[in-house]
Amino acid sequence: MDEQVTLKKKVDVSTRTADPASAEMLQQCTSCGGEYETAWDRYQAQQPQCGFGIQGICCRVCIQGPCRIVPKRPGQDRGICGATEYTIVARNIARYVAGGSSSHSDHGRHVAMTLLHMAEGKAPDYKIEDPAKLHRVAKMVGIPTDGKSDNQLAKEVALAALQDYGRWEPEACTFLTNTITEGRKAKFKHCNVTPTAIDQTIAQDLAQTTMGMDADPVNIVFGAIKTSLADYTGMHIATDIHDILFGTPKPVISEANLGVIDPDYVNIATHGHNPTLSSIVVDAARELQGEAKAVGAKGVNVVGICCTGNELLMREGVYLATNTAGQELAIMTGALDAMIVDVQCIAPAVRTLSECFHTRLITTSEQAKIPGSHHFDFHSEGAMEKAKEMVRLAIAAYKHRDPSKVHVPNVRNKVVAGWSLEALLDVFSKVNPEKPIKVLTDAIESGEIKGVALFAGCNNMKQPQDTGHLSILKALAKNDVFVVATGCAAGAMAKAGLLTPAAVDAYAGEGLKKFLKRLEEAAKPKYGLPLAFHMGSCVDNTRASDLLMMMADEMGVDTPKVPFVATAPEAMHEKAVAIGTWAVAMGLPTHVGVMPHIEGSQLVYGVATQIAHDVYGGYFIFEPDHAKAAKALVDALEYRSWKLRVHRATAEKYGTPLAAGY
Ligand code: XCC
Ligand code: SF4
Repeated sequence: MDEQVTLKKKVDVSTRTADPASAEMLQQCTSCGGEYETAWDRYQAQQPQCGFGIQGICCRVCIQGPCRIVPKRPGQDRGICGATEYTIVARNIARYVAGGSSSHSDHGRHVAMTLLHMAEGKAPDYKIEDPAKLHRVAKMVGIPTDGKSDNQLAKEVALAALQDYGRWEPEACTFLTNTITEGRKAKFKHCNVTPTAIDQTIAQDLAQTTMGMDADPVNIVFGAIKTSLADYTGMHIATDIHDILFGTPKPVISEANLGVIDPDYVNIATHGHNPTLSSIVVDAARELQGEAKAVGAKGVNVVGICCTGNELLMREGVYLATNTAGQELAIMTGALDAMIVDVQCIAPAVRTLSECFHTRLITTSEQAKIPGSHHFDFHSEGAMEKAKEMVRLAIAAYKHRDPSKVHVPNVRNKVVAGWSLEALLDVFSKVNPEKPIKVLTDAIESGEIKGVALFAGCNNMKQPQDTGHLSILKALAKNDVFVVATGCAAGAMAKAGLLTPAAVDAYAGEGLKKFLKRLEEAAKPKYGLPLAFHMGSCVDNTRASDLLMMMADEMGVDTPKVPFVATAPEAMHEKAVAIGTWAVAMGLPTHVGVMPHIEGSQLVYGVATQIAHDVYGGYFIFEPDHAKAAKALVDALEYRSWKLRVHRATAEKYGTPLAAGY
């Protein structure tokens, strides 16, 4: 114990986080005699991590294993079955993609079922919040809308979505093929990677990567790409149906970071991903303000963590408390009365830590239970009743709060969020009502801005929390890159006060500043325009993909020629691997700031970073150094603009069609 305490006291918290609120909590933690253990301590305790695992050359897909490969060492360069390092690395990556895809698409299925139940009258606590979006989605998937009631249409949209999960005919998933360019459609068909059904594709990927199946690394990678496109499909379904049920986000102003936890209130953190739970908790909390006052609090304060926090921030302006690395720190404020979780990214450690406080940990999904927590069997039927019970549990817990343990860092920053693609186009339309997207593509073609970058992904203990997101954002903004962000990347920026107009003045390069100011003058947006545009949760990366497709169509090219890049500076989850893989398939140079477990095979590494470009136009850039990563991303944008200019000039000079190559 003593050793442990000294160990913690020695820790320089700046090596653990770039977030001042997190740093303050960690400081607290190290000065309290090592009483609370966090992910950072456990990360340290895990060192050194297994070298075979890090390189992806540990195989556990059959129980003769684990087989660990030492490439080029005779006798040890193959597993017992003879699998080589390239087969094992490819299989392991493909299984990450399958895991991530199952996660996102399960979420999509859940909301599709909620929409269906709502339309059938079985989920009276939900309603169609955005009928216009319902009509747009119906048209997009090819459902005739004439003369149909909203409910009828909602049912048909839900069934169309569910068909994308379980179709057995050899037809492509509609939420994929109807949301991409003709060029991508043809490319996926040509490469035989178009999924026909999400569930089948994920199951097939698992089958393909079992013992004694596919040994061809390229074929395994193609299977993974197909699976990642199933991931995309499930994510698009999730985003579309969220908008239908909960409203398409519009610009909203709120605040972010741990300081939004207010000791005067009953504080409830919603954590996880699915707004079918968190949005009802917000409604329930509104109704029960009186009960909170009756126990001496000023009311109920719901705050968000991770992606469900992003969902609530985007639509309701609910405060965002922290992103994934900060989940334990929220409990450590001592002022959190309940944490209500649903699915994904919930560290089991929150339960252990909540024992040190009065915080009630409430689980709600039959797929995500944590021993020792309060479990509520939450379904779309009877949702409000259940949500009220949870809020009441938090109100009851408030009375057990120990004031001597309360420590809330005084850090909260303004955030302008709510940038669905619709909201962004609305701003552009004030400059060009006929072709809003042309405002963005013109600014790129004229060189005013260099292109678009999507920031996505998590926190990863292998890097100080948020440093990657923040430093790469600042570098790209200075280089006149238009930034959109989702997930815990957007959370990092929100907490740091970078999703504000003030940040534009502080960090944008001249071109980006001019572009944003011009938009601001024309559109007069209520809260101004931020340095980076918060597009929502991780499933909302499909909003950014929609933006990419629109830009490609407007520029008359396929996606690999569009100056558009993606970055996941702090990728952690299997879901991030799935997203990164489809981003590459969609034609994007895709930076990952934490080395995935791929270095054990030069062949697979080469496929991801080079061959992928030849086939799909997108490719991975693996680069943990932030300055180098930012430079690689800016270079990729400049290269695309330069090439497009050359191709355009050539086509003009010789009167030929624009070159399709990339
Ligand atoms: Fe999870 Fe979505 Fe990653 Fe954050 S960004 S750690 S996946 S919460 Ni999706
Ligand atoms: Fe070893 Fe082959 Fe089994 Fe993998 S599949 S654990 S390499 S025997």
